[in-house]
Amino acid sequence: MKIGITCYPTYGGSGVVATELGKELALKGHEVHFISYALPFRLNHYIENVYYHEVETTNYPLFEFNLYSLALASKMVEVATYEKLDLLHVHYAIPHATSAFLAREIIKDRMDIKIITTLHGTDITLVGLEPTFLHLVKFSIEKSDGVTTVSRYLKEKTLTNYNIEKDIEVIPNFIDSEVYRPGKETCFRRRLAPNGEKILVHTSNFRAVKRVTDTIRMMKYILAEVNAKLVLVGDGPDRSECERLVRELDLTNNVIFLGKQDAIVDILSAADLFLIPSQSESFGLAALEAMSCGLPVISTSVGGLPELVRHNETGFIAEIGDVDRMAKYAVDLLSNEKKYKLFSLNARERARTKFEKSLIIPQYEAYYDKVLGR
Ligand code: GMT
Repeated sequence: MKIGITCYPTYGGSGVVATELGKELALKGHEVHFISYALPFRLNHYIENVYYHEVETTNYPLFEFNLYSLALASKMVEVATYEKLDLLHVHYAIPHATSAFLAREIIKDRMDIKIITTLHGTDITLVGLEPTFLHLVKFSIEKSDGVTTVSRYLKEKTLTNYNIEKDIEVIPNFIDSEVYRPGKETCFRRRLAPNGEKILVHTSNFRAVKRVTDTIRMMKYILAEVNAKLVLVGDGPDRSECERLVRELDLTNNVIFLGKQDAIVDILSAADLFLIPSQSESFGLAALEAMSCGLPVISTSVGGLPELVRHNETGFIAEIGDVDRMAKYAVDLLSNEKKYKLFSLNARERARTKFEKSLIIPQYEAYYDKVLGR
């Protein structure tokens, strides 16, 4: 197949899923054309069958605002026509699904291209619901030839929030468990926890929806029972507030801000426990990456997280904002070696047997075939 993929190319779960999917499809012999405004950050080495087409926007003085959605539609037309694409697979509805609709309309008299839209989360649960975008998102979903969501929860939300009657395929996030694997005794661990402290990790874009401050509040309780360090990876709007809270709670020796990092596997595989206290999470790719490295996960009960984390088996689930309970769960695991080992094995096993890339990529291929009527 000849597949065009559009995604957000910088940090963010949807971009990661789109890029890893494209790479895997190319390795299986499909021709994959990424169409975006920058090279996706995970496309950092040459892969046969992968091509990249950059969307350029014009800074004409009359256009006070950047016309990216239109420039993207134009580039989609160009790539679809000259590369003879079978389908455009767009990740994150806004504005990608709308640009793809426009592109398909422009070329419909000379070629039949199918659009598949994968919904990832905040495009449906947050931004998409704003009055500015609601009608556009509903329209673009209804006009897509195929729609997938990353969890059953997000499928339900899409159907009810936008009053849509359409077949939606659930295809979860996936992992390469050969890359994301356990390996505790690293120099990273010795550096961060020189006195044998337990290491808790949280990775995110530090937006309000991630409730990063809850991970810091948890530390106050945890430190009364267990010698531990909290490693915070990532950056975003809430970082300053988090740093202020760490100083206020007198936790500067126990909370480490690493900022944005590429070496996520090195960090995760050196750690003991992953925290994801989100207010909303359609799947939780960060938690899956941690589980694959053998980390039990403590999460909230929101969105698609209960479809990933098994309560009392691969980790624990608590209500949003229930910092005390999450901290108790953390202490329970970190102070009981036998239980910890079992949960760690369970977490890795669940990631490997349910979300391994070799199980999920064929689901996308089968769905492409279905939409293309093959
Ligand atoms: O909102 C974000 O955190 C980024 C967003 C994205 O689309 O880049 O992540 C979403 O997509 C990921 C990949 O499918 C999911 O694993 C995340 O759960 C989801 N984030 C939210 O729903 C908040």
